[in-house]
Amino acid sequence: MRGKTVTLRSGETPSRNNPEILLRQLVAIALVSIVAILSLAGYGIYRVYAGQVIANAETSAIHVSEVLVAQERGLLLEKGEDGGIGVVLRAEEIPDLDRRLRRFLRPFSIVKIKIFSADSTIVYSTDPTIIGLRDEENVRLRRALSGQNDSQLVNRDRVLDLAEEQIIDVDVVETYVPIRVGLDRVVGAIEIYVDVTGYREEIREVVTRTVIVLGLTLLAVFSCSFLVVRKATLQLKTVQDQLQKLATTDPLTGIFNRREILDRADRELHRVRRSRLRSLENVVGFIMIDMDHFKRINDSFGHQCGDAVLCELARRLKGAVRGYDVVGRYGGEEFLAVLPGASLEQVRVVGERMLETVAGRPIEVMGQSLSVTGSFGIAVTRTGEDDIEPALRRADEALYRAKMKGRNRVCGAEEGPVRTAVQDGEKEGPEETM
Ligand code: GH3
Ligand code: MG
Ligand code: MG
Repeated sequence: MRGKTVTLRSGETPSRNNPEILLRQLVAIALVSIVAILSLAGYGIYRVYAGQVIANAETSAIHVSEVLVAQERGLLLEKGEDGGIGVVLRAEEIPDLDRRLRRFLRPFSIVKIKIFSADSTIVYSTDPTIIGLRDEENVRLRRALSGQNDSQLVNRDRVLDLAEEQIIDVDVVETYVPIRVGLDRVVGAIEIYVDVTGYREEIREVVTRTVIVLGLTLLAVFSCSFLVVRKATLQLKTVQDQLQKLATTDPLTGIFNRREILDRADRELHRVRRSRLRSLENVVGFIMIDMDHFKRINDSFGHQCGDAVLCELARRLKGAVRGYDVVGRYGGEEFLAVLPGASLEQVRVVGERMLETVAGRPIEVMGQSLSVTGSFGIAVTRTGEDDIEPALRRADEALYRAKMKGRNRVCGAEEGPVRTAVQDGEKEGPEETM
């Protein structure tokens, strides 16, 4: 009651340390990791396999090109006016060369071939419409003319193959191979298109199979870890709940303890202060309750009986408030009710209801029928008050006032008694029926 210090606790964020939330975060992280690992693994395997396909196609393109140049050397390579050897092909020689080439290339999966001179002119192609064109902007061709092989996997919508048939949606490895004279003189280049569409299914199958096996393995490992972590989490949660209950409830009555009720009052005040509207909704009401002459109960019927009375009082007081109000044990035989958004008038009504529920009918405990009364001090927070201490102090003063006025009543801090449960002329304090 009077002179008691109020301990305030800062608002906690229990969700941050909630094991269930941590478990959910773990599951989310694990699922994201699995997806990331599978995507990277799938892409990596695709790259390795596709790289292998390109390398094989390039090797066969180089071999074909070497054989072709060796076989057609006499036709393709000619001495120019400057005395240097270059790639030259006369128009009348093209049909014969074309026939021979198509026959030679038939066993390979080659769909197209181009032969370039050193100035990027197409001197021969299995597509006759482009013979004679210059491809100067072609960077890859330039690289080949500078002596390097260059291969790339490309998807083409449609390609005219050597049998003059349109094939659609084709994967081709396009390889540029330099045509050399001697060891390092490049006089032209050959571009060979190798159809590798057949490998597409194979790559897809390898990637799919690897991803499924890896995914199932990861899922199995993760599921086992999840079960272990979940078991530990549930145990932790149970212990945490027990600790939370121990920390917030009064062991005798089961209602909130002093620390929790003050904490809730403090949080409630901060919640209403954050609200922009300055209306009645933005006050917090308090009822401080002290049982009258409680010592007499202990003295007359024993401490155990007093404990039982306190439990029943807690039950009755809790039953007298609204769903969103809270009641806690503030001290030995003292209680505190916190009523968010209640005006002084509403607080008084609840206080009177509590008085009625306490004193209105006797408490039956341990074979005794005890008539008990209490004194109630009411107060509400005021505009500009940033913590609950002033309002609690006023409620405490009002309670003191109720005691001074003869107990068994509800009082505000600056006013007289509102109502007494006993009739005028009746004796104050607990009835001696105990
Ligand atoms: P009043 O408040 O009307 O002035 O009289 P009171 O007898 O209630 O006041 P006081 O503060 O002198 O005594 C309070 C008593 O409450 C003393 C103590 O034995 C009793 N009490 C406090 N806590 C408990 C408890 O947990 N169990 C029991 N049985 N009694 C308690
Ligand atoms: Mg007391
Ligand atoms: Mg008392």
